[in-house]
Amino acid sequence: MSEEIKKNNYSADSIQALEGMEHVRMRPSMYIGDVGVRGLHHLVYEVVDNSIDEAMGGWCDTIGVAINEDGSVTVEDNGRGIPVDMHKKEGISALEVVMTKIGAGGKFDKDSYKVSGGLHGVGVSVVNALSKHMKSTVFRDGKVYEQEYERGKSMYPVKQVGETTKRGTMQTFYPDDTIFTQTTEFSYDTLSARMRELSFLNKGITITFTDKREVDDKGEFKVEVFHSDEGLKEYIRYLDGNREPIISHVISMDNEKGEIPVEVALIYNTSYTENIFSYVNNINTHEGGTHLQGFRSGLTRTLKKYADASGLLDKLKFEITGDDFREGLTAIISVKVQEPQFEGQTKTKLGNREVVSPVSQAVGEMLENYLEENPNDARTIVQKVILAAQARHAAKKAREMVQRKTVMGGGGLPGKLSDCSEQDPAKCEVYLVEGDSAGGTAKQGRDRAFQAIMPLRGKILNVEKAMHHKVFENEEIRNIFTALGVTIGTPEDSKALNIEKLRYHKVIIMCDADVDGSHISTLILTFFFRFMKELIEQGHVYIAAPPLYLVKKGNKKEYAWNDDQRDAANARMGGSAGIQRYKGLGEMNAEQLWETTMDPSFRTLRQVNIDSLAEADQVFSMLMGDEVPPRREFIEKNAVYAKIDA
Ligand code: 0RA
Repeated sequence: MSEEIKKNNYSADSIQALEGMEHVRMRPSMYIGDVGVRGLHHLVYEVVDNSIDEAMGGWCDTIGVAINEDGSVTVEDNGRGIPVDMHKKEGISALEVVMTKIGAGGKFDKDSYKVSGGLHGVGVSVVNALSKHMKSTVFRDGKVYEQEYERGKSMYPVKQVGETTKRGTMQTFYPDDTIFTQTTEFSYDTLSARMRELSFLNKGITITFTDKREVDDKGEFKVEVFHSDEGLKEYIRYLDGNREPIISHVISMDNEKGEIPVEVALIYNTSYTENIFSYVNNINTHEGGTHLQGFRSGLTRTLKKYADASGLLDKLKFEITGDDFREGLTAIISVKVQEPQFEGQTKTKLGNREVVSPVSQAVGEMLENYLEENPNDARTIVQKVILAAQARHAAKKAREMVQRKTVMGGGGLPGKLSDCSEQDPAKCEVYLVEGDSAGGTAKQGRDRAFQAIMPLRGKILNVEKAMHHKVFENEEIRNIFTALGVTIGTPEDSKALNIEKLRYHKVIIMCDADVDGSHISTLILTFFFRFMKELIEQGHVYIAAPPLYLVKKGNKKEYAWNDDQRDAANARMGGSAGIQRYKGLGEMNAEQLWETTMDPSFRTLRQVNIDSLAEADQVFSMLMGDEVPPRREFIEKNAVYAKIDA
């Protein structure tokens, strides 16, 4: 090839690459899902994923993640360092290729153990394209190299800036606020939860997470070090720490089956809920898929075989179903798949058929061994399954009764619901209000055209501790189902919800801004989480934020949601304003409630979105479970929705 043609090729390629990066900036959602809070955090996951890949290849064991004082994020690892030598085809350094060309990430290293995930695995160049500034530092062969970028374009060729004995890669990026217009502020809790999760999913790696934006009383940054030697086994103990186990050990395995790395851990507890979290290439597969299918079939087949042989089922009058084997089960499945096919609405459902049988076999062998070696636990599990089958029968009857009642009630809206006049669910909202008196105020204050009010009496049932038929028999809970228009499903089958029948697209929980109020919000959220998860997943659930203070002087008045706002308002009024602290919604009149909490042009609603189902599960089980001390500690330290990322 002549020099001339090579040059032309080079410039043609670089134009294409430029277009690639421009395309990311033009259509960011195609690469990172959205440009809201979730997409923003996705940038961090993308960069960390690359270091995790390096660790999974056995090249590094420590990853540092920091939110810096200026709001940027730095990710550092002690791996081999991204190569900086000239890339023959592109005529620029390999580092620059990785950073500025779409789809270049890691491709030139075929030996590395690398699996790409759903939304993840789009490449660090995407992060670069969506950052107003980014800097890569590579420690390699005794030297320190550096390159900086602006909105994905390199500012200068890679340069050597010093010498070092370190090895590794360090990257710092500033998300572009012209792309992430909603916010560029990273959430400590969201990132911390993901780093914890990653450390459980990749045992042996140490992930240090630091927030440098604030210092504590001692002048120190907030730092958490995540490291798990036992992986999923430890993850189960973390998730179920607030539940009471019924067997003596976490049952687990970590193996390769038919060239697919499979890790599984499970335990049975005294609760009535099933909690299975599944991962593919470190990504939470919310919608399940073939690995989950394999898990279920392996579990059912093995336990059923054991139960049949045990003779314990002989007197049972009805069939045992798959669900019965999963009551009180907490399990995690993690598989690594070279070319995952992701399907489903949110692209979090694994489609690869070849995964079913290896997972099913692995789970079968693991359980068989355990049951054989622990006959007492085996008996306990079978007895639990029998109880579950009996309870399922009772629950089915209760549910049928409720549904019959609803149909016979002619339209059947609960008497306590004050409905709105608008018919289009997309325009309608319903306020679930704590207590009849606040419900009355809300009813007067609302805009009846599109706002419905549903008062809830006192504390609603703690579904975390109740058997399912008790849940369906509970009047408040039935009222919520009928008011919303959806069908009562089961936690195992949230699709049975018929969510297209939902009568209000905004379901707003409005409780007092105190400990009792947040307890009630949590009860309602727990109920949604267990029995109407789809409602949360589709973003229909909100929490209203009533003010804490009214600051008033003469004819001036301002509301405040925290102490800082209160003091600022007071200062604006000259410092001697009267301050009323609202102890509950009941102390506000209809006009005040409308102005502060219900008027769409003024109110702030916190949308409940669950990034990490596992984290939410842990929080709910802790808040609603039997163990009192951790709950008290949490409620004292946090607002109830702190971890739910409202
Ligand atoms: C490909 C080849 C080599 C290193 C890496 C990728 C690498 C990428 C990242 C991304 C974040 N941290 C990383 N660490 C390493 C090196 C191949 C060699 O040295 O032979």
